[in-house]
Amino acid sequence: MSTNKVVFITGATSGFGRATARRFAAAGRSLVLTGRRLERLQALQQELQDQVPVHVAALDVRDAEAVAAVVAALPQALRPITALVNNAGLALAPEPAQKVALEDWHTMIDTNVKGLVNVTHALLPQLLETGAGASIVNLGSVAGQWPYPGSHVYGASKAFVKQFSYNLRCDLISTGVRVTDLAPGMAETEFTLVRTKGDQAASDQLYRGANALQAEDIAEQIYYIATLPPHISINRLEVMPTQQAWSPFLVHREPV
Ligand code: NDP
Ligand code: 8X3
Repeated sequence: MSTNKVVFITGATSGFGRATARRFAAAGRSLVLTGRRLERLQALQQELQDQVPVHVAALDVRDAEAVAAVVAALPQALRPITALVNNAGLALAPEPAQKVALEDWHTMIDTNVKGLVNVTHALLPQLLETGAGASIVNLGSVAGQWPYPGSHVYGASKAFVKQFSYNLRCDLISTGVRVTDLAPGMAETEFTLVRTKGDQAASDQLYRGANALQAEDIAEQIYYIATLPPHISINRLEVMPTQQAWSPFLVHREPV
């Protein structure tokens, strides 16, 4: 078992990923930070590199070859990964399914499902080498458990994350590697800006007065999950703002 603790984060350019990088840096963990926007990664590296070693790599998780190349090119000192935070992801098109472009569905599947699988597959050898105490924290969502209008492929992609996490647990049972489906509810990040393709007013409106979760709240959960004693595995953790809960079943009534 390695004593050098390295955390690999996808989608570190914003929201949960960036806050998680800051949380682990504060605890002295070495960091591998990835995302597509290199300038944001470099700014974060600049911010954190006085605290801990930080390696950044521009990476689109949808590109399996690029994922493998980034992993192959990791500096030797950062190869023993102790935590993988599979965070890169997005929702698109909050409209009803019948109004959504197929391309948007494909983008969510390619990112949230195939991207997460690409990164997991590439890093499993290093995680297995670390063994006891290693963690994979997958960002699922309440949308992977509970249906709601406009969730269509997004929620389905997060249901995949949940079941993939559970199934990984079964296969990794003897390895010491833990797997968690961390399922947040409403959290105020750039998530809604992306989902609405840049509609800042819609994003502001969604979060107004809701006392939504903040990126730092989720970063704290990720840190907690990944730093528990090695014999404890959180299989799934669902976290909502106190001011969010479920709604009644939908009923469509014919005019009478
Ligand atoms: P943000 O939009 O703030 O951050 C998303 C991150 O994902 C960005 O760093 C972005 O980086 C990265 N990303 C998106 N597509 C790709 C890609 N193809 N390759 C690599 N990186 C990518 O949203 P959040 O921080 O809120 O979301 C993080 C995760 O949490 C997502 O998986 C989301 O589904 C999940 N989640 C969010 C909730 C919320 O309410 N905010 C609630 C539940 C779950 P870049 O664009 O630079 O590549
Ligand atoms: C994001 C949370 O409530 O928009 O996964 O589905 S929600």
